Amino acid sequence: MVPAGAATVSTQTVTVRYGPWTIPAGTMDQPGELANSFALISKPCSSCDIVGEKPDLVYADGSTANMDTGPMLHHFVISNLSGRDAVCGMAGDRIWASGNERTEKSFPDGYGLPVRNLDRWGLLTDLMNYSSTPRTVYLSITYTYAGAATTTPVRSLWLDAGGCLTSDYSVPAGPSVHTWSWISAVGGRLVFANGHMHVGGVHVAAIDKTTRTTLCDSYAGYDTMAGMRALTSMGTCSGNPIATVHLGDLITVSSYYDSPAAQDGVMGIVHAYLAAG
Ligand SMILES: [Cu+2]
Repeated sequence: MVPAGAATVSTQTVTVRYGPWTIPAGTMDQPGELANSFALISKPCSSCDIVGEKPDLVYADGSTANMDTGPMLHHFVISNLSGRDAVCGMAGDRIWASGNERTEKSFPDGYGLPVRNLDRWGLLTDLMNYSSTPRTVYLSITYTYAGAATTTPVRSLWLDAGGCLTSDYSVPAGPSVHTWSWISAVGGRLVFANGHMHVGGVHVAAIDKTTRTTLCDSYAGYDTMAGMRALTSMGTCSGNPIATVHLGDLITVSSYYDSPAAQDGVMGIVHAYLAAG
């Protein structure tokens, strides 16, 4: 292990394509959906430290597939099935995830998520299609990685306003806030985080109430795509460190929505990465 925040390590990038999936045809009101399909996938490298990850949904020719031509990446989640969730304790460690906002993760210099030889990865995808013809798409992820044990290791911290059983919850029309609390079972330096919400989301904040420190307050950005309001970005937080979290600290995740109508199955997640010690 090198000292935290050491000089930039030498890295490589690789783009991996998962799929294809053919999403059924739909309409603007009733999109076609390929819900929660699961697959075991190979890792981008077998023994390495991943320092960054950038997801996209693409067509066979490599061009971006988005709502303006039908497809929407409702979400994907890649789990290390050999790991354990640091927050909720169950088997499976959710290490990479995004919705249609396709958030790029990039750790501060000197930090990486270790991939071990025996780790097994699984991929959950939920895809939608607003086009009246079926669409065949791939999930394309560009990973940046360094050699094994050349960075200070981070682990995933999935802070979910929905709690531990499911990420989904319901919002009423108008402004609302939904909060989940957790007594931290881990301590360490938080170095990167980003939010995930659905349309109607304003921002999602993880706060260490014990130290009165904001860990990350991630705002949703919007654009119009195919005449619809589309959530196109979520704010990221990065620092060396952003904050130090202690074992036993009270952490809250508050998800703020201002939805034009009541909705089921919304999310408010802060996906963070913590270095030990
Ligand atoms: Cu979601």
